[in-house]
Amino acid sequence: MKTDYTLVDASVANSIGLITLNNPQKHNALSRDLIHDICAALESMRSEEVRVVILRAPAGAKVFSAGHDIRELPTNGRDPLTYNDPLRLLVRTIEHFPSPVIAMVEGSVWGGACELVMSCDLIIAGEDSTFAITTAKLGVPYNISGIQNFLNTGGMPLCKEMLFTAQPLGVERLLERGIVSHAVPREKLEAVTLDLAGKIAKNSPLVVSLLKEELRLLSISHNLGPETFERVQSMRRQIYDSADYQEGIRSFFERRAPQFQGR
Ligand code: YXS
Repeated sequence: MKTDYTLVDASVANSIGLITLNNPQKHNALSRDLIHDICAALESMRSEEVRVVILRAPAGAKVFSAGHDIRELPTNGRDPLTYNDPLRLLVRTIEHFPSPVIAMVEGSVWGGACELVMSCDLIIAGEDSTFAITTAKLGVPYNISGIQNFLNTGGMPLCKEMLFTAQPLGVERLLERGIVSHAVPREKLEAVTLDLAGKIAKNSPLVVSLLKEELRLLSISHNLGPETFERVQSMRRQIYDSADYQEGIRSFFERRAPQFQGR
């Protein structure tokens, strides 16, 4: 398989693919280039018919991923999170990947990286890991399919708490909701994840793949009418055209708390 990526490391052993996000200087922010490498590694693993993929950060990471690359969020009045945004592409690639993808989380997970790990089929996390969905802190109007993903994974009350507060939650909160399957000491993380992956890899890959697709279809089987969808899009547009959107992004780079005016 292809192994020479710039921002990830990738390997396959015993039908288990391992993809390690590897841009620690930028806390594995989900830039176009990093996402391109993850998708290319997944494509290569798909052609090798791997039975499980593990997505991880380097051992000992303080930050699993800092989320969407904020430098790549447009500030010129364009929708920041459209259908073809790299994050959306990555989420769809994982959802449609024929085998299970396990997120092995060490450290903190931010913004769009929460959606990334929640779009994986299982999450195994270090017991000191944290999760924050920062859209309301950055002033970014999150897109509707992404919100649906959070809701499907987290359930309404937890989803609202994470979205409205934008504060990091300890893994125990996600464990009690079943979003995270296991929270274990960091030194056991790899062994627990490989054990689970090994069990999946021994089962019928055809059935596992069918189950994954059946569960995906069942989880998206509520329809929004076109008019409702367009209304939400116009609400989102008012936000990415607002002064608060500019303020949220500017405050990150100026390393200060945002001052939102509600317009
Ligand atoms: O100053 P240099 O060039 O060294 O770069 C710094 C940061 O600017 C950069 N960096 C990022 N660049 C682009 N996008 C990011 N998301 C991002 N995060 C970090 O990495 C270098 C080191 O970061 P620094 O100095 O802040 O490290 P730290 O150890 O003091 O703090 C680590 C974090 C993770 C607490 C801090 O970097 C942070 O708060 N990052 C942003 C977390 C976040 O809010 N992510 C959400 C991104 S937006 C998103 O995902 C969705 C669109 S949404 O917001 O709607 O959910």
